[in-house]
Amino acid sequence: ENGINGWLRYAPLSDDKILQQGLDTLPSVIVTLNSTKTSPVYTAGKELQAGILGVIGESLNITHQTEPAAQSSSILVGTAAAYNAGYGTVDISKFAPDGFWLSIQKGSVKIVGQNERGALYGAFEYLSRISRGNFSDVDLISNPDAPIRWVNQWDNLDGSIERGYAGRSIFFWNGTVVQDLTRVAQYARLLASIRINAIVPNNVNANANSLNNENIEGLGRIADVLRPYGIQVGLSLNFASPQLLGGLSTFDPLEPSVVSWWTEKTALLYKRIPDLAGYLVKANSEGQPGPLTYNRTLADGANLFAKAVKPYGGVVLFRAFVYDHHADWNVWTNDRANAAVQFFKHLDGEFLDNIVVQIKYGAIDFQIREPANPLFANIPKTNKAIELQITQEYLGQQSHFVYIPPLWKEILDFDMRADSKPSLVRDIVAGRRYNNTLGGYAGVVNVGTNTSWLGHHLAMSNLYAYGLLAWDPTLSSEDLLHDWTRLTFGPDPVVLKTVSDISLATLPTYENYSGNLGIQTLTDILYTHFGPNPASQDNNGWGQWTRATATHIGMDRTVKNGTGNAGQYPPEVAAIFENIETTPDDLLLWFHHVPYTHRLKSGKTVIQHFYDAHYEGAKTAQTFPRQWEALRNKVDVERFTEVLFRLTYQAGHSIVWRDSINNFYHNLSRIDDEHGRVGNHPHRIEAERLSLKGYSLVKANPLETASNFT
Ligand code: BDP
Repeated sequence: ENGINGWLRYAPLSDDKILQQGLDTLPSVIVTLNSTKTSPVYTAGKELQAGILGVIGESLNITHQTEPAAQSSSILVGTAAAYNAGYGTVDISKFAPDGFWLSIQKGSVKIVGQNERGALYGAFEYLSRISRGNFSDVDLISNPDAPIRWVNQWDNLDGSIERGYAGRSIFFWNGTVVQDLTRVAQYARLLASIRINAIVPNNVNANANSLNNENIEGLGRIADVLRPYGIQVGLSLNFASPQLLGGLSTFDPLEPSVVSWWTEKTALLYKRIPDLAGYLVKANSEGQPGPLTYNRTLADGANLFAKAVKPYGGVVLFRAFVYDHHADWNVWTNDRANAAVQFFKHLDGEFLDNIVVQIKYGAIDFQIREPANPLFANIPKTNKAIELQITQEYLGQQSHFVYIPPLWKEILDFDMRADSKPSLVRDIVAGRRYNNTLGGYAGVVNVGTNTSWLGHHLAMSNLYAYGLLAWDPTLSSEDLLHDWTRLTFGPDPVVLKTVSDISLATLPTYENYSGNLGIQTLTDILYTHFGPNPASQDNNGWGQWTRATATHIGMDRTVKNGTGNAGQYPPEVAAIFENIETTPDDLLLWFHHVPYTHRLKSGKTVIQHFYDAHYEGAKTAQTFPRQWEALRNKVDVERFTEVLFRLTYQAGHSIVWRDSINNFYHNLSRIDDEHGRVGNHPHRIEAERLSLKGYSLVKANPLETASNFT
């Protein structure tokens, strides 16, 4: 068990009674209504065969029938069109694109998709049920909440992965696409089972060489491997490609030679990949080129690509993560959190209808706590997708485990109250709230060659939940976790309870020992985004600031005295964040600059809350490896040991976090911990008391980071 099959292990049922139920209700044959090998329906047949063999131990034949026959005891899988052509009648009007119907009636199973990939989703749903020992009859139609259910990989052509923590790229190596795409097929299988319909394999910080002929062919090979799983490929673009790769003197989006360059490239791509999903574009952000270079608008830039892919039915995911990292930003008057609305609001209505603006869940950058991005409520006429991160860039990078869905759900369930009407973020991105034609979800995953995919076996629950939440955001974090655990580690109630107890504690625990009250994660901001470094959170050009002084902390984002960010929300929500009394404690420092002695609604001061939260968080993290120990001999040795190693690391590093953050703010504020813990470590040997050969003492910089402030 090295993790390679993720939640699709098809482990044999261990309970004889349940196995007998499976045998009693098992159909005798699998009938697929498409025999073309590249068809997802064909894949569904193979997957059903493998799954049933694994779970129940029976090998069923597959027939690709074209003539209706007696199917009382079959698993029939196909599209609605094929099914209605002689096998039965299903009401097509009940389907959304990619939807499916699953009917299990005493040994007769029908899996009918609105399209081919819908049929595959239905097959995976059936397999998930039997893998969990559920053989009950069912008759359900399942439709996706939104059409865009993509994953992004931030893989570079040289095989490295930006913010990837599980080895090298499964897609690229040495400037081009790898020869052996076995891992890509395995990834596609996992993604299809959670109903993802497109992958963008290359980094948003895109290399223009992704569009050279060799790489177009390589992308074509990736597309060929993904197609049987109903997954389309998309491509991240470098805006300056006409110049960097094409040798033009400009990349001005309105320049006719630039337009033709993109039109021709797009034609070449679609010739090799007729079902290319489209493009993903990061422009004018963090040093990337874009239309603003030529005083053109972001809409001019996006529309250029939208027109190019339109004849082929392609879409453009245009990222709203646009800001300029200035060294000269004024920490008191500038606010990066305002950037997206400033850049996009006035362009609402100017984006063509095959463009979807891809918006990070918060206005800064995947922090442990952010309010929902105000842009969701500022561009009603524009299609929108939410960008979530499965890779734990700011959340411990899979050396710590954080089960993230409760954070996503909080954002998705947030009500923007636009025009004083219910305006949940999930209804906005589904397109329902503003009647947009497209919308949905993009998840930054960054799997790598490690057999655990993400570097930590438990982190795979995040990927599992991401896909299914993009399908149905009303699913509960707890139920998703339960199903994932059951599939990944089996039915033992002790395993189920332990994984659930640990996982559900991780998010509040990580928040406790990292950044509290909406101050951001407090990681090193300069590049690594790992480990505590509160001193890096001001004086940087990235605009991720805490504005911590000797007496005060927090960003004043009010309209009255601050950066005005609270005013970017619709009035009812703006009023809540504008007022310190109504701002929830956990977002207090996101919106307000307060003395360390400010009293929270809990009655504690801000500084005491910091101290207590850090002790509490590190204390809980110490329980993770101990809880996991209970699973020795209940989980296979390989995965047991690897998870134990990482949880032990997390427990240790949580203490580093606790003491770094507490010491820093203790030194800065000179306010003592009411319980006398901070700065008081009688058993610790301080570095300045050591004398080591070959080492010399240097002053900590800034001094507040030194544990004794000396
Ligand atoms: C930041 C990452 C950086 C990405 C950027 C983005 O640190 O590596 O390129 O986001 O999303 O969080 O474009």
